[in-house]
Amino acid sequence: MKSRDMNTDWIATARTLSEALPFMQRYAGAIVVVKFGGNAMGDDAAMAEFARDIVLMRQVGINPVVVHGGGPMINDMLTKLGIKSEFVRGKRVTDKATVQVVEMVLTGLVNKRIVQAIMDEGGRAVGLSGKDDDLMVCEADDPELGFVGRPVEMHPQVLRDLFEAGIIPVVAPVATGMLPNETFNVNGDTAAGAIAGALKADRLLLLTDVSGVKDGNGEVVTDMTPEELRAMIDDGTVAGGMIPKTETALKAIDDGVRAVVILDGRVPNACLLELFTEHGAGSLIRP
Ligand code: X2W
Repeated sequence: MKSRDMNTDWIATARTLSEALPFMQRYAGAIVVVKFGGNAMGDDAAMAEFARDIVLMRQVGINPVVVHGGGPMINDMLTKLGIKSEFVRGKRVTDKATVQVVEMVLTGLVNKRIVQAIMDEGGRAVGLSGKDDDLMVCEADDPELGFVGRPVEMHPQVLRDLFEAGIIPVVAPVATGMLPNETFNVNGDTAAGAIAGALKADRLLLLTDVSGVKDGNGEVVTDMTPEELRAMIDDGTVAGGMIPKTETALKAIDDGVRAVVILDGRVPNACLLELFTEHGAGSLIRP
């Protein structure tokens, strides 16, 4: 005979679910773009957990879009092939040989690993790059960087078609150009911001490996306006690797994204913590 164990853990689980109801109602039908960087990807267990959060979002009526990076995976392949690579102002100098490796690694290995992880958790995912259906069309960002793209024209209808079909789009930051047969390597944050802007997304979640935007005392600022963030960039409080992320956040809000969150993707269930709890996670930027 089995007896029912009213263990406190089960009670806490039920309460957590119950408390999530108003958040689920708030986000029903919302578009949430999630940037999943190479440094946030971690091992297979972390990948599975990320995929589970994305599938849960879809299950409760959110339309998630995953835009991924894969810088460390590109580095590994370039090293194996004996191709040297350097970064200028946070972007990879990309010649003809490098752009081929970037496209292979991002649209092949990394994109399909994420698609597979979502499928394994019972979701439906389709992988695409900025080239598919001309989703993201770029121009050269800076002659010094070679084939690094700056998005100039977006065609997000394919993403809406996938939402309609109940499919989670997983986008690799590789794009087409204005000329025939051009390929551009796009910074993952830049691509996620452009896609969120084109969709006028409700949320852009930038998953990184730091806990958020920090003030002068090293404390994470949990809530700020674009003007407050701009002031922190101008006075040097925001520095280094956080600059491209915060610039992406400000541009996305200019383009009509309702709010951007910069959060630590290594925290377990980071996306759920942000969307479905009172606590939230990381730094929220909204007008
Ligand atoms: C990046 C694209 C991948 C990326 C690169 O080549 O590494 C540029 O720098 P993470 O993992 O998000 O850093 N592109 C132009 O952004 O990956």
